[in-house]
Amino acid sequence: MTARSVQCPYKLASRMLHPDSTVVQVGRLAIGGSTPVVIAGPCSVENRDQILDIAQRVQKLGAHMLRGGAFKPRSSPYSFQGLGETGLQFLAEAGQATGLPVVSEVMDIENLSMICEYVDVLQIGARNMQNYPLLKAVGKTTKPVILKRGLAATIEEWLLSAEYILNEGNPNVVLCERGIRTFETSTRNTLDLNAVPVVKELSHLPIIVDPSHGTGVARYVSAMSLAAVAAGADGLMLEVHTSPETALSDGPQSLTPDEFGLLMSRMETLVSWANTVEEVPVHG
Ligand SMILES: [Mn+2]
Repeated sequence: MTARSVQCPYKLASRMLHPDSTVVQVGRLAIGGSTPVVIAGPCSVENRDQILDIAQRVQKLGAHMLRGGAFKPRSSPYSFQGLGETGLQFLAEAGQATGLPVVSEVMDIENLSMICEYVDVLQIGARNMQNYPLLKAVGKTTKPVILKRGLAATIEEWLLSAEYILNEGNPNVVLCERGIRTFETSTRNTLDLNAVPVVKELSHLPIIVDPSHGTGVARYVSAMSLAAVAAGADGLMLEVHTSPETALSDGPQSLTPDEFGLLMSRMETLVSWANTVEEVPVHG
């Protein structure tokens, strides 16, 4: 072991010991490949018709994967807590109907094996980023895991959480920047896009960005999505709802299908432009 590797606390997640970028395969979909992956869908699965409808809409507009929460870690115990297993059944049905792989959050070890029966990708939410027993448990599964950054976690703490999953034998970890808590109150969180190039330098794991939770305001989501892709993010996770004003959770930050479609076309222009730009030498 070299002196440099001893200084790095997250050996399995580190690019120092694993120079090649990891590509996480979800069926035929590659996260960390040459094209940014777009994961879209409502914050919560609210009912069968809602998730089937939005799945078809986002699929037509170019989404690669469907999101939908069934177990919701809400700040208030009086807020909508999700449909639980029924929600996962609807989500899986919507995934099958559209051919989109599905992702949903796992909040506790108790429900993990049940959730694995319905989803293609597990999500660890920001509030559980340091739930080490849960990280170890998902590390023992074979499902890809999207690991959201904690509300007040440093990049090093986040990579150490990824290390817990990798250390149990699951190599399929995707990091997700979703905004951190700062003194700023104009937005729900402060989307830390610095994290994209920093993580790319420190780690071989793919990193996606969630501008919906990162801003908390639908009208800012498009700008920050484009910025994330321009910064080199491997994908986006976006909340899209047919009727944001009546959504049971996170309506104010949800895009309508029309807004999502407009963003997808802008992103296509950005990606094709980026592919024409030559690599410039980096200083310091
Ligand atoms: Mn949400």
